[in-house]
Amino acid sequence: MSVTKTTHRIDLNGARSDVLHVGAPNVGDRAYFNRLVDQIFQRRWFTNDGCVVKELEEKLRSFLGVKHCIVVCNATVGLQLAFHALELTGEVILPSFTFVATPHAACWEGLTPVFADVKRDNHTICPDSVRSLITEQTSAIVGVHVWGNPCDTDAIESIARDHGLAVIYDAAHAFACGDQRRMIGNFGDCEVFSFHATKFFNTFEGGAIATNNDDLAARLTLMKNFGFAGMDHVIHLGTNAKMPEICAAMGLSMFPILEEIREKNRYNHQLYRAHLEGVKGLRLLTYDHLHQTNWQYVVIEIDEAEFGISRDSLVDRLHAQNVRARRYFYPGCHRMEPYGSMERNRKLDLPNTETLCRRVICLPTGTAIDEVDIDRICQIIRGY
Ligand code: T4K
Repeated sequence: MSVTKTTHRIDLNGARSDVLHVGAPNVGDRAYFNRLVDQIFQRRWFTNDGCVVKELEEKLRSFLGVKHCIVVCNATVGLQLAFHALELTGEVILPSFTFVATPHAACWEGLTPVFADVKRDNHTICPDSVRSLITEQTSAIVGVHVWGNPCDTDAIESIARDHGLAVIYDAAHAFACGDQRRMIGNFGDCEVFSFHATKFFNTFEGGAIATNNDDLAARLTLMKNFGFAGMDHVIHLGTNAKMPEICAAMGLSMFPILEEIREKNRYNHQLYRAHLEGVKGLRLLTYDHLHQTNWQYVVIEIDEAEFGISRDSLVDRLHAQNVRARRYFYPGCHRMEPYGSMERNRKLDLPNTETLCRRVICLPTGTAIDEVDIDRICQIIRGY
């Protein structure tokens, strides 16, 4: 296949290393970041909803086309706040094929995560599986837009309407993604983004909760700052989920080069596709061309019988050559503690999840790698 060459102006910032990591951070416009940091020092205002956080929230709102976007210290705490603000009780249905932060956030809020299977094609939560798990105790469905692939939002929201359930999306992977109609950030009751260093858009650590619900936004805003409605005036249970100014500055400095990072990711993806085309027993996950994506994840599935060696042997081979490929998400949350010991999870039947946990590898991409690196990684995969 042919690969469209793009011109990149992205500054690697001396980030070259012999070790190639999945999740090596993208760096924003450093000169702009430094200017913002100087201003933060001049103002001596470091946190507590300063003007940089406010500006970031405004930018995010307008970028996502959403009414409210509340920035927080990370997505895990963002999910906890969302579950708490929506007054969830009992059981929440979520996929096992996700980062363990998703069930942990629910468990931390005293909820029981009930693990659903995922779809074989794009790895998002399977609506039929969700339907089969609903009980009297269910209060919400938590979809995960894994790898930036939008969940089947129509089906999930229709199930939720039928059963009076809340819908929250873990959009940790899905900043700047969307379906044919809307950007992610506009679905369900709310959506929670991660701005961790390893994500497409990063603030070192951070996250944001996007919602079009005014009441929910007001509650979340109170809750992230101890419930303060003004000086000495606490009107709600709260916690400390604030994002510091310096993290918000990093976020603002990502915007000027966001489209270049997206383009670099797309280019990398095309290169991988070209190099790995025709490799037996290897499937590169593609993105739906009708959807907007950030191309942040290069995900392959290894079918041991056809490929010749197991996924784990291939990971070992890559690691031995300093390519830190990752087995996201192995072994599946339902096999991790405290979930693995729970009686209901011992007999779980999640066939697609089991297959993916056995087969998936994430490969390095982003602005920290180039064509030579991708060529080398693909040669290792091909066994040269
Ligand atoms: N929901 C989902 C679906 C998620 O994937 C995540 C997080 C969350 C919720 C929770 O979001 P946050 O609360 O974090 O905002 C990493 C990240 O720490 C985690 O944020 C991410 N998902 C997860 C998929 O990956 P680990 O345990 O794999 O991290 P670690 O330290 O092994 O780093 C990952 C790779 O990135 C390594 O190969 C090294 C590289 N790296 C990492 C950092 C921090 C760098 O090159 N530079 C760096 O600064 O969890």
